[in-house]
Amino acid sequence: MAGYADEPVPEGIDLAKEIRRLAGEKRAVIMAHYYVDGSVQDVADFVGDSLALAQQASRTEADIIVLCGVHFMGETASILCPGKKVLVPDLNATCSLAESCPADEFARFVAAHPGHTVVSYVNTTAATKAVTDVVVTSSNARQIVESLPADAPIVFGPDQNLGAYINAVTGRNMVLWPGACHVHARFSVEKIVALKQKHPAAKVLVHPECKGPVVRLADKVGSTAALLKYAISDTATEFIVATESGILHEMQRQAPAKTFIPAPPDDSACGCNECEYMKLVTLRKLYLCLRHEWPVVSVDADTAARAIRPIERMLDISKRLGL
Ligand code: CIZ
Repeated sequence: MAGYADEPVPEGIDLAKEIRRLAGEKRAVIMAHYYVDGSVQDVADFVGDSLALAQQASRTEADIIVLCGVHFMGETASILCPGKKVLVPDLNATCSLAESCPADEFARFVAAHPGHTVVSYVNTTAATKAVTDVVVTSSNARQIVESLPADAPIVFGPDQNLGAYINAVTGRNMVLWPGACHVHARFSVEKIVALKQKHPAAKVLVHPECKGPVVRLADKVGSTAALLKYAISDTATEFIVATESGILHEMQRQAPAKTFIPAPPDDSACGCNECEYMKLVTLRKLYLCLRHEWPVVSVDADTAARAIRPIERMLDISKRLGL
């Protein structure tokens, strides 16, 4: 068992209030990714993308970090904060991208490309990060790749869609690992075009994990943080959003007068553009996780010692570039 399948909570309990009480009592900080359910985002001390969560984790003074997101996010916090207890409310909350890139297979891929700099997306396991030179997130991938020497041969994994997008905007020719995010890969060009016909004034916001033809429909391509910033500051009042639909909660919170329409996926997905792993994190599990201080995410010392180098390199470059 890797989470709280069916443990009940006391009847009549105000979960949000109890979570905040426990967090104060235990000197715990609650961090949530934009893709988790809105009710969980609402009780968090901090909501952000992977880059912001890693930056927050690296400087927190709390004794316990509760990472409301998927497993690799907990691993990153644990690697950055070896003395702290890092909890993830459900260890079954995995990531299709991280799963698509097993460390041993990636290590063989890297070995088949000697002399290449290895750039890995943050959506990887600690073991895959351990065979990486520099980690990137969608908020800093372009700038970090551009910071490498122009003639440096690069292996990029695991998201081939993000990698192809970075190749296109930087003119690099990175060798791509053939992985993809199951949510972003299934957005449908036809359905977005049909939606746009119904909402001609709407701007189309697309995450670079989407396939090329979907990216080419975009008025703005970017990470969740970049899409959020654009949606809030742009003069348009209607947006079609092609990324995991959890981000709509923060968009709507920050721009209540604007309309955000989730882009439809293709028919293979039963109309769903949610990540079922992110949605495993619920208020009930967050409450139980804080109460029992379980499940803990841990990374073995050897893997952590190797994985911290590319993560710190990412944080250093991001700091230097003001990201
Ligand atoms: O970097 C992240 O947090 C992910 C997975 C997406 C995004 O663009 O924020």
